[in-house]
Amino acid sequence: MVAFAYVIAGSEATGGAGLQADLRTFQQLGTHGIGTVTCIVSFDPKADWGHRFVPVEAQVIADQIEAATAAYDLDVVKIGMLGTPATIDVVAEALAGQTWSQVVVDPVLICKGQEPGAALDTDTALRRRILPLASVVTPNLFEARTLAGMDDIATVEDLVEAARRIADLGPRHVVVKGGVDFPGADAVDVLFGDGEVEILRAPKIGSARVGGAGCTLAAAITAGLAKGAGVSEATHQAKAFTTAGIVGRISGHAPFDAVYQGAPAQ
Ligand code: PXL
Repeated sequence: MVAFAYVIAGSEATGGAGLQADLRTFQQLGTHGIGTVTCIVSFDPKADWGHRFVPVEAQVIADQIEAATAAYDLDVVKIGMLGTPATIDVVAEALAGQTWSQVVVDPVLICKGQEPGAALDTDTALRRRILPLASVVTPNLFEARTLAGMDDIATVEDLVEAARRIADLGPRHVVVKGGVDFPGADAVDVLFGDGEVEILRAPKIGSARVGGAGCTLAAAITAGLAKGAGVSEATHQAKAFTTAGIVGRISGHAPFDAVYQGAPAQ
């Protein structure tokens, strides 16, 4: 029986991030992917590739979730970019309509081109409505600073402290991603859950951000959980999958590369 992996996230028009990256990850990892679109992000090549952001109407999001969950017995879901408090409300309400064995939340706060004020509203709504439903949350450094209320995260101890604080907001497991901005030669992630701390390290591959890395990691964790892995095993496999995808990244005419989900794991 095929494992279903479900994602509620935004579309990113170059296909490097968002729902497109999630569905490719699900497919590559042997799960059957189903997606609900929350918003449409179209980079603007005429304006320094800034983000143009259009939310999908709340009722249309509710309709998509209704269709997907009526068609199949889904019990593992990834939540990606929601983008507005209204979207957060409708997704939180729809998720509460059934039980889930795992809810993986990539707490995407804002993308470039959105009003900075929107980040604050989105942060507040995510904290209040989505994080309490999450079993796994995967903040990057910026999101961890915001959600943990820490100005500076510069050491592994800081990553652990941020993860502990974010776990206090509800999620059982927290994966804080150091990424390229975290000091040192390694891409360091901290997995905190059930009182245990695990440090995951891989050498950084260059210093430029690669589009879709965060989406791919959370989607790969989701696929692993859908196939029955535990959170620790799913996170280790997801990091190897994402690292391989960064090594094999795709270049085009945009000023940033995109993770390639078809790269063989090392
Ligand atoms: O990588 C974060 C992200 C997630 N989801 C969508 C995006 C982006 C970044 O551009 O556009 C839809």
